[in-house]
Amino acid sequence: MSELIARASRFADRTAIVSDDRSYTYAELDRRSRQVATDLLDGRADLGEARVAFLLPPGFAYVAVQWGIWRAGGVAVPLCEKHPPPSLQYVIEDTDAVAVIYASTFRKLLEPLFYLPDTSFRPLRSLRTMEGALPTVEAGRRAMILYTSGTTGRPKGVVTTHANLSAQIRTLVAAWQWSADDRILNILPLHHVHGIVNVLCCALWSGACCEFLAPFDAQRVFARFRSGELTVFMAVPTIYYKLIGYYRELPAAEQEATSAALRDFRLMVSGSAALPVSTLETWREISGHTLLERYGMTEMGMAVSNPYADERRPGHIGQPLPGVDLRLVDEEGETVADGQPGEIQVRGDNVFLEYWDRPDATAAAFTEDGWFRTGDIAALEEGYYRILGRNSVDIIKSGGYKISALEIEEVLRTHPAIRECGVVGLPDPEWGEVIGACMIVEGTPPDPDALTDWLRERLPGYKLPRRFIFRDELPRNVMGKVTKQELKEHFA
Ligand code: MLC
Ligand code: AMP
Repeated sequence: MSELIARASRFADRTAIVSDDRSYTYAELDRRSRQVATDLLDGRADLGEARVAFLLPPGFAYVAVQWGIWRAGGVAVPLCEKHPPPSLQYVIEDTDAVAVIYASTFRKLLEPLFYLPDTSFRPLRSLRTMEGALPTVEAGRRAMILYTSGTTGRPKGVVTTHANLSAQIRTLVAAWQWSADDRILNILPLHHVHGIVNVLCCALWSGACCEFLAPFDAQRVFARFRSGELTVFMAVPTIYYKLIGYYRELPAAEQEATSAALRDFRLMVSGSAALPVSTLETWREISGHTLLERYGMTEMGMAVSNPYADERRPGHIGQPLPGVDLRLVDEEGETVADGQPGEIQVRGDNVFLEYWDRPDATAAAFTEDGWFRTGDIAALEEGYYRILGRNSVDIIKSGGYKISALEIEEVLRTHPAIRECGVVGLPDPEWGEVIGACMIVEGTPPDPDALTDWLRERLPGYKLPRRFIFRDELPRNVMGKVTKQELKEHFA
C-alpha cells in the first residue's frame, strides 16, 4: 500500500483519524507507522512478507500498526476481539504469524496462547519509537490476509496484494466521489473488507477523516449523526434496521433534529448482505437518502454498485464498477441471456491472489480462463444486476457476517451428547438470517443456554446458533445427504 501511504504526505496537517477522544493528523500517522515498521524490522532490510497479526481496538493504533506492517514489507493479519482463543489460535497458526501485536485490554483473551512456540506476543506499548530506513515494497507483493468462511469447514485466509487493495480502493474513491472534505463514522469490525477497505482505506486515500466508534451503539451513532460533522456513512443492513428501531423510540423533536442532520450527509451506503426494500424505504423516510446498495466479497472488494448520481434501484446492486469485469454463467459455464439467472464471475486487478496455503481451494475458485467464481447467483434486469441467492445453502449471512454451516456442524459434533446435526440459515428481518441447529442427541437434550455457553468458548458470538431443535433423524436425500431446504421447514 505504498501508494496509499505516500499520499499521506499531501495531507500532512489534516486530520486522518479521530479515536479515543483525540484527533490524529496524517503526519502523526506517517511518523508512528514508520516507527512501528522500524521496530518490526529490528535491523533487517525487509520483513519479506512475514505475517504479523494484530489485535487492537479500532482507532489510531490499529491503523499505525497496519501501515507499519505494510511499510516493513510484512503481511497484515487483523484479528477480531469477538473471537475466542481457539479461533484466534487457528488464524495465528494458519498464517504462521511471527508476531501478534496486542492492546493491553486484550491481554487476558490472548494469554492462553502465549505458549505458542513460533509467535512472539508483543504488547503495543513495547513497540519502540526510533525511525530507520524502510524497504521499497512492490505492488505485486502480498499485503493482507483476511479470514472468510466457505463451503469447506474451517475459514480460509484470503490473500490480497498491495496492487489488489489499490485497485479496490481506487474504483470506489472515483465511483462514490470521495474527497478530502469527507468525514466518515466507522462502526464496522476491522477484520473484514467493509470496515477496512470501503471505509478506512477509502477515507485515508482521499485525505478525508475516519472517525471510529466501537462497539456499535445506536444512541452514540445518532449523537454523532446530529453533530453535523459527518458526510458519509456505511453499514450492513442489520445496522440500518437497528438504527430505525432506535429512531422510532425517540421523542418527535429528536426525530426531527436527527432527520434534519441526516439530510446533510453526502452519501449513505449499504452492503455485505441483501438490503430489504422495506429497510431502504423506511431509511429514506427518516433520512431523505436512498441508500446506495453495492455488492462485494472478501476475495474481490467491491464489484457492483448502484450509481452515485443516477437512479439507485431498490432490491438491485447496480452495475459493475470501473475496472471490474463481470459475467453471469450457467452450470455449463455459458454466459446467460439478460434476465436469466447465472453465477457471478469476476475478473480484474481487484481480485485476490490466493487462499493462504491452499492451492487446491485457490484453483477451484477460478475457471480455467481466470474468472473468480463468487458462488452468488444474479440476473441482469433492465440494466441493473439483482442478487437471487447463492449456489451453496451452507453459506449463511447473519448481521453481515459470512458463516459456514459446516464449520458450526463440525464444532457441534465434538459435543459429547450430540450424535449428528444439521445447521441452516433461517430468514430474519433484523439479521438477514439467523442460525438454526437441528440435533440428534444421546439421552436428554442439552439445555440450549448451556449449549450456547459451551459453543461460546469455541466460536465467535456472531457464529452462534440462535435456534435449537432436537429430532430423531435428519431429512436426507437418496444419497444420504442432509436436505437443508427441507430441514429449514422443521424450524417453522
Ligand atoms: C449478535 N446477536 C445476534 C447476532 N449477533 N443474534 C442473532 N444473530 C446474530 N448474528 C445478538 C447477541 O446475542 C446479543 O443478544 C445482541 O445481539 C447483541 O450482540 P452484539 O455482539 O453486541 O451485537 P452488536 O454489537 O449489536 O452487533 C451487531 C452488528 C454486528 C450488526 C453491529 O453484527 C456487526 O458489526 N456486523 C457487521 C459485520 C460486517 O462488517 N460484515 C462485513 C463483512 S465483509 P443479547 O440477547 O445478549 O442482547 C463483506 C463483503 C461486503 O461482507 O460486501 O462488504
Ligand atoms: P464476505 O465473504 O464476508 O466478504 O461476504 C461476501 C458475500 O456477501 C457475497 O458473496 C454475497 O453473498 C454477500 N453480499 C455482499 N453484498 C451483498 C448485497 N448487496 N446483496 C446481497 N448479498 C451481498
